[in-house]
Amino acid sequence: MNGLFITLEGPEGAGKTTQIRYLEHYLQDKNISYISLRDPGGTRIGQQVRELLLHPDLTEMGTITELLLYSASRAQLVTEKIRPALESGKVVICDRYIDSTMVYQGFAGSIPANIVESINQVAIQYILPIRTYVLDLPWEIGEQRIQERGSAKDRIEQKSREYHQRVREGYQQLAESQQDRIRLLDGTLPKADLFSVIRSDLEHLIRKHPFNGEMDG
Ligand code: Z5A
Repeated sequence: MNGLFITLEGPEGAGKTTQIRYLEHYLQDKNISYISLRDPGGTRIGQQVRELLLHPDLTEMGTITELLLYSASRAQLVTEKIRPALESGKVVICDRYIDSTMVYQGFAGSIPANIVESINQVAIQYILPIRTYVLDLPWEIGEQRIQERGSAKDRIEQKSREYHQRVREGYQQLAESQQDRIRLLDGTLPKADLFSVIRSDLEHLIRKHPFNGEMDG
């Protein structure tokens, strides 16, 4: 496949959406063809699964159900959007992907890692990101940012402080164990400073792994 697959990860309020907007502007400026997606979601089916997963009233949902639903949404996203875009040489940016499942349902949700990995593999059909940026920050800061944003909390955001602290720890351990792919970045940096770090890594990555991106210029 000729494209370049990049994912952003991190706890709630880490700044993924903000950094994705910066990335989109950067790619537009460089006339690099890209698509920007979110997981769960990104397809008609995925969007409906997303609504089910995040519905604040469905508090009885168990972690195995979560695992299967997140994976179902992802399988559709890979088939319908990610694989075709990579095959046509685009940059694919995705807000969350398999590492979220490893951390939220696995590490924090206590499903054994080998089970999460097996289901993930079925869903992603061997398509892994070449680079994953994990934005790391203390729970209190993410929580404060969400409160300031003023939006209602979804079902996952409503989980306990301990759960979210496990999420952070899970990301730190994943980053430690997969240093080739995952970059653990300081999510408390000012937005533009954080993007400078991402941009310089991305430029390095593009030089190292030339891809067949369509340059309009
Ligand atoms: N989940 C799961 O359990 N298993 C899975 O397999 C997958 C997901 C794929 C999806 O929610 C939920 O599903 C998620 C994990 C779970 N739940 N949690 N928690 P989502 O995608 O709707 O929400 P999110 O991923 O948590 O995104 P978010 O809360 O919207 O945060 P964000 O995109 O990382 O942050 P942001 O919108 O860019 O920024 C938040 C605010 O902070 C905003 O006002 C910004 O202006 C501000 N901000 C951003 N960056 C900075 C910096 N650097 N400094 C200061 N302020 C900043």
